[in-house]
Amino acid sequence: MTSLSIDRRRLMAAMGATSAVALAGCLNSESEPKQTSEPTTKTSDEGLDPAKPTDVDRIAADPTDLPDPVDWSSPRTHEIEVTTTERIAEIEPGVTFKYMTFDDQVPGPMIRVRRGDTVRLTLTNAAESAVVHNIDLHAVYGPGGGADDTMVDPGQSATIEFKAMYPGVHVYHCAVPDMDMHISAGMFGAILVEPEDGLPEVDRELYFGQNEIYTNGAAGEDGHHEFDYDGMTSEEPTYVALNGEAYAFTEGGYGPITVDKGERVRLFYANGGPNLTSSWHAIGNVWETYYPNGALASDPDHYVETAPVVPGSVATAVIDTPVPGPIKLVDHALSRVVRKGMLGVIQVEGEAEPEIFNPEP
Ligand SMILES: [Cu+2]
Repeated sequence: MTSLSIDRRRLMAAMGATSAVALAGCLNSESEPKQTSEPTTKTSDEGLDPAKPTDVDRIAADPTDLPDPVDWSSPRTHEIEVTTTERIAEIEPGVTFKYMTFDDQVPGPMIRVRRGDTVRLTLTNAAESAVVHNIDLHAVYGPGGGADDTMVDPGQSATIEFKAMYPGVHVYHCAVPDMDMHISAGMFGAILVEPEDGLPEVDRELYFGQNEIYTNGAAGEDGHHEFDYDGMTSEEPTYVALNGEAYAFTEGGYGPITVDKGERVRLFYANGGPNLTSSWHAIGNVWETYYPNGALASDPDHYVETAPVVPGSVATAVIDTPVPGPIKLVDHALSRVVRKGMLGVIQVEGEAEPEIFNPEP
C-alpha cells in the first residue's frame, strides 16, 4: 500500500434511540457502591443535539511531550500528582463529546521512573467532576494496581506509595466499576519503568495512545455525541481514536509530527481499548525493533511489519527514517483508519534518497 486517502463520510442520518445501562456490579469489594456513571439522556430519532461549547481546546496529548530518559543511577522517590477530569472537547471538528481524562489529555501523562524507584502518587478528582475515579497502574504490585486505595469522589484526593519493582512500560487506567466506559472516554495512559541500565539511546521519542469511542452518532456526524453503552457492549465503536481524536495528527488536524531524516525514533504505543486489539503498523516503514506487551526487559523482535497491541498494554517500537516523506501510523484493521479516525502521520523531513526510494526512476 502506498497511500491512504481519507474518504470520510459525514453521515447525517440519525442513529436509533439507545439506552444506557449502568453496571450494577461493584468490583470494589468493600464499602457501599459509589456512583461511577451518570444517568444518560435518551437520544431522539431526530438526530444529535447541537455541538456543545468545549471546556478545552484540545484533548489529544502532544506525542512529543514525554519525560526525558532516566539519567540517575540510584533509587529515588518521585512525587507525582495526577488530576482526573471530565471535559467536553471535539473528537473532530464539529463533533463534541464528554471525555474523562487524566490531566485533561488523552492519553494521560506518561510517568517515567527507574526500576527500584519509589512513587508517591496523589490522585485528585476535580471538584467539578460528576462521578468517582481512581487509577490502576500495571506497574504496581498491590491491590487493584492502586485502584482500591485511590477511589476519589469529586473534590477529593488520595495518595498511595509504591515501589517500581519490575521494568517495562505499562498502561494505567481508571478502574471504577464502570471502567470500560471511563477508559473509552479517555482514562488511560502509560507508566514507563526503565531497567536499571536504561534504554538504548535514540534521537527522539514519541508517545501515542489508541482507544475506541462509542457514541450515539455516526463518525463525522456533526453535533454532540453522547456515550453509547449498547455500542460498547457489542464492541462496535463509532470512532477508533489516536490520542483521543479522529485524524488529529494529519493535515486536517494539528498537522503531522515532524522528524528529521536519519533520526532513530522510539515510539511508545498505549492501547487503552477498552476492547479492541490494534494491528499496529507504520505505512512506509517497519518496526525495526519491537517490544510487545510492555516487556522491555525481554529480547525484542526485529523488522516486524504489523504487531498486535492488546488492550491494556503498551508496545514499544524503534524505527529508522532513511527517506523523507510521510510514515502513517495505523491500526491495520483498516476500516478503523478510513472510516473511524485511526490515523496519524509522522513526516520525515530531509533531502531525497533516490538510491533507497526513487519515485521517478
Ligand atoms: Cu474514571
